[in-house]
Amino acid sequence: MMAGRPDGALPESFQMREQPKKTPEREAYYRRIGEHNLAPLWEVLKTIQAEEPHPPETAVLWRYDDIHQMLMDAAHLISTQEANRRVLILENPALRGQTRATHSLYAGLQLVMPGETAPSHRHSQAAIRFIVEGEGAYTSVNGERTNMREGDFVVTPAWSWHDHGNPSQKPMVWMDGLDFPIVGLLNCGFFEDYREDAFPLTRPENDSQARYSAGMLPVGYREQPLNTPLVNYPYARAREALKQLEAAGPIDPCHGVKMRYVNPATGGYALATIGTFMQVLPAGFSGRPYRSTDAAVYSVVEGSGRTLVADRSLEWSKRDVFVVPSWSWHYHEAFEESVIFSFSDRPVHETLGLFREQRGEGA
Ligand code: GTQ
Repeated sequence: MMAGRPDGALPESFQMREQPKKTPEREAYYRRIGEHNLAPLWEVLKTIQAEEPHPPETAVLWRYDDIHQMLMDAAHLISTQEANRRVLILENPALRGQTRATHSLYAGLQLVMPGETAPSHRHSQAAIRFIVEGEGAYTSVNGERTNMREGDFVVTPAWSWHDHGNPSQKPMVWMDGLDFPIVGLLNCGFFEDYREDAFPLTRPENDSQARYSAGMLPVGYREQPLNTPLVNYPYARAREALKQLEAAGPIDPCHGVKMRYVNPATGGYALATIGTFMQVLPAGFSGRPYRSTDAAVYSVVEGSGRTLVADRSLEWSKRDVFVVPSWSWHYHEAFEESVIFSFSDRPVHETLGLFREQRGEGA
């Protein structure tokens, strides 16, 4: 963690160098070398080596009340079968047309209507689902089905077969989080449709929970460091833990009580590219400022409050989704006890040794 510098002074080692001047002679030279696919580094050095990150995404809030009807309207427009995945992409206003909520992560709201199924496929992109509304739809991952309810965090590791279905009587909505932009940057995306709608079920429902989340592991199990073996992290268990920890204290001055979802076999993140978190802010919580290099997408499970980020105030309540851009000072306030899920690219930052975080005064 970095120490805050209360005086705002630059460290000793830090010096601002002038940008080289433009002259007609230099400009002519740039044009001449440009024809040979060459460019002068000194003209772009300040841009590609900025003193600190400037977030490409902006702070934004999607109020569920505002978009819920639009999501439901999609059900009349197109079936899940035809759409394959009936999803409204949550596009960051600063990155419209780029299919992403933050610079490095995609988010969307997926709707599966009663009786519908979404066909099985697999892709190099890893996916998380966070259940926003409804109960009784399922996802099956590599032959294991899990029933989902509000607040559950469900994992679809890279290259795992998955299909969805909703045998319940009510529409089911969840937030998808995928690492499309990361896989796109590295240009290593692959995709396959399964030859049938549903991948065969080979395990009992929630088998992975018995196998890997009871504080035990099968003897001889060899952990997969990149992907959690668990399909579902049920909300009921997360909520219970947060409740106990909130009562026991201490409460983090920036985050309230914030927990990280783990691969139970390694203690690492559930996925290599997407970190997931759940936090509780006690009623009346007024958080201290914080910033980190990872941009995050939040989904409000319970309660209401606001997050102040840069010059924006995002007033959120149950089921709303909002983005906190990277390296941007922000703090949370809770009008009532609130529980918030979030996901970010933090595992990538940490793996590459790039992660930084900073706490404001008094935190
Ligand atoms: O459910 O497999 O939001 O493949 C985007 C791409 C969801 C999915 C998305 C997908 C899926």
